[in-house]
Amino acid sequence: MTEITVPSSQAIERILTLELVRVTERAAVAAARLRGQGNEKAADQAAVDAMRRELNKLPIDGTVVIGEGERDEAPMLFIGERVGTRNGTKVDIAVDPLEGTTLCAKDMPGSIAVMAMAEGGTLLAAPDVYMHKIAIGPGYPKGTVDLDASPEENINALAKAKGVSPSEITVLVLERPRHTELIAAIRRTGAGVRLISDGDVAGVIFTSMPDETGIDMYLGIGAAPEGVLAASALRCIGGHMQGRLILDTEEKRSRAAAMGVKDPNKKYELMDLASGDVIVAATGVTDGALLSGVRFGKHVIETETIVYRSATGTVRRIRAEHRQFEKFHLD
Ligand code: VTB
Repeated sequence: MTEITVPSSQAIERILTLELVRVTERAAVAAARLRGQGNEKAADQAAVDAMRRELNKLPIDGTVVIGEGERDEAPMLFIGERVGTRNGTKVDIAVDPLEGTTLCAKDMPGSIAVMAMAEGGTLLAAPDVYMHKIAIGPGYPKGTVDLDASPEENINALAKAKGVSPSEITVLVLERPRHTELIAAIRRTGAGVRLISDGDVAGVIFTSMPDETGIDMYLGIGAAPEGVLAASALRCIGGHMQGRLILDTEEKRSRAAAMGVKDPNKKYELMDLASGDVIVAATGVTDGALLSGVRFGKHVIETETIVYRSATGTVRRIRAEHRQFEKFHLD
């Protein structure tokens, strides 16, 4: 019988996979308690508190590179905050404790608690600005689509590579006034547009599972931190993505520069957004296409989490039944 061994360089990371699940589970449960209350801030704060509490128990020397904002406006999980017990591997941490705060506040589909952990210094430390993004799933040659090509060119190229007509392509876009022209351009090719109101981390991930989601491409402008989280997941499951920060004011350019962005017009490839070994975990808060939301039973709380690992490309779905309610610090 062959013995399965794990190289020591990967052991910590492998063990930490389940620890990350615990972190997003706690955040999701905390936020889910406030589902449908119409209070985005309270739900977000509950998720942040829970995520931070759990993160600080992990045997890591972590630095938050994607967080709740810069220190002045975000007292917790701010960019640059050190997390973990500090007795472990140096890692970059990207968090979005409640992605889709509005979805949670309105109890609409698709809000998740999500985080990524990567080798130190390998995640793009992106400021909280907008990002132009394009993503497609795995199985296409690099260069099939390009951020600088027109929507028509990209859709035609993808349709050709897929061996279908443009009318069989579906593009996911955030529903925003800024996308009116983009949506019209996509529709002129014959392709369909699926609109989402929030939640483009999952939106980008959907391109990697077109058979389940029916989504072939993600296009448009979303938030940059969400772009890095989505890229981290695509690193694990395959697919192509490019992004460019929108640094349209001097203030944004200097903030980005302070975070290490040298070229404000750089077109980031997937490997620029997340270059090292990375683990991504996401737990459903409300029901959605990617994950079921938290269920509160009388004696059990149920959660569903997906965890991705770039070292092996393994994706695990973990349905958990929690019986010890105290660990969630619910009141
Ligand atoms: C998107 C969406 C997020 O921010 O990234 C969006 O996926 C972009 O910002 O869920 P605007 O809402 O200003 O367009 C969120 O909606 C919230 O972070």
